[in-house]
Amino acid sequence: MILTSLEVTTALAERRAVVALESTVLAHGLPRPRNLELGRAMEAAVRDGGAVPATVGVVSGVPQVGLSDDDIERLANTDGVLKLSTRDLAISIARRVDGATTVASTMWLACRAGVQIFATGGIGGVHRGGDHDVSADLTELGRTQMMVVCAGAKSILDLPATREALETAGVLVVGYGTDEFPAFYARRSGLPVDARVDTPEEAAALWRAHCDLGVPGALLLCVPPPEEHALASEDVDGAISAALESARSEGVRGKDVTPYLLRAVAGHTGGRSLETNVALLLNNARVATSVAVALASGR
Ligand code: PSU
Ligand code: MN
Repeated sequence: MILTSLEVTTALAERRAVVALESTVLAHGLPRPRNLELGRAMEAAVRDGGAVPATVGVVSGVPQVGLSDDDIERLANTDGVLKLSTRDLAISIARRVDGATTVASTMWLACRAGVQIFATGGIGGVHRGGDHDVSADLTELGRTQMMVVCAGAKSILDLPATREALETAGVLVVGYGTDEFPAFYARRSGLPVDARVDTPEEAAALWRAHCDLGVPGALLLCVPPPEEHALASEDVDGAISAALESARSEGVRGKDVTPYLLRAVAGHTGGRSLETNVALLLNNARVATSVAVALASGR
């Protein structure tokens, strides 16, 4: 039911490094044409680092781990591509339609294909405000064994509540060269991580111990956005407040909330948040690749 590309299948069989990538960030998280450029640049970054990229998505109802360049282009450039969390995968399969995978569904599919490491931008989390909007990413992070490399969670969310929810879900939260949970656009949030590592080898050792214990759930490797592209919290806070306010007044709900907020924050920061987003996605792909390579070489 899950189609794994020949290149990814071969790499896994030979125990070479593979890094999974998601497609919701392409279909819903970034504007055209940056989305396709970024999808290709992330794949190139993984290859340059010596691993095989496996972009995940659903094409004509078939979940795929290792999309072709044509299919990445199709998900990036077609209107109306569904945004699929794990619960939604069955809908796209039964209806034979295209869909882009979130952090949650990418984890689910990549794990079943035998991939251990996944690079993304920011995870979903607990939204601000009292409407109990909590991303299913958190549930998946608590039950699927996968190393997820991210820049923390976006400050469009309630970060302290998101950090608490990760703890409750049993997610091992690790800082890569930092003692703090990064805030996506900003390098710091003031919130702690469970452990800090400073090299790919240390990250690989933690991952091996986690897997050997058989503990379910993710190791969330949190990488601060690159210094030269990070924004100060003060610079994004106003943009976030304005975005949250317009989302509320326009009645944006459900799975449209996150894409709406990302777009609105980019608008309110004159595109600066978009540059941060792109830079950290590429950086996370590079870090994930270095850990995957360390893991594959037994270091
Ligand atoms: N972070 C980004 N860009 C994105 C997302 C997160 O920088 O596009 C996407 C991811 O695919 C994540 C999803 O899994 O948003 C979370 O959506 P929701 O809050 O509706 O669960
Ligand atoms: Mn939601």
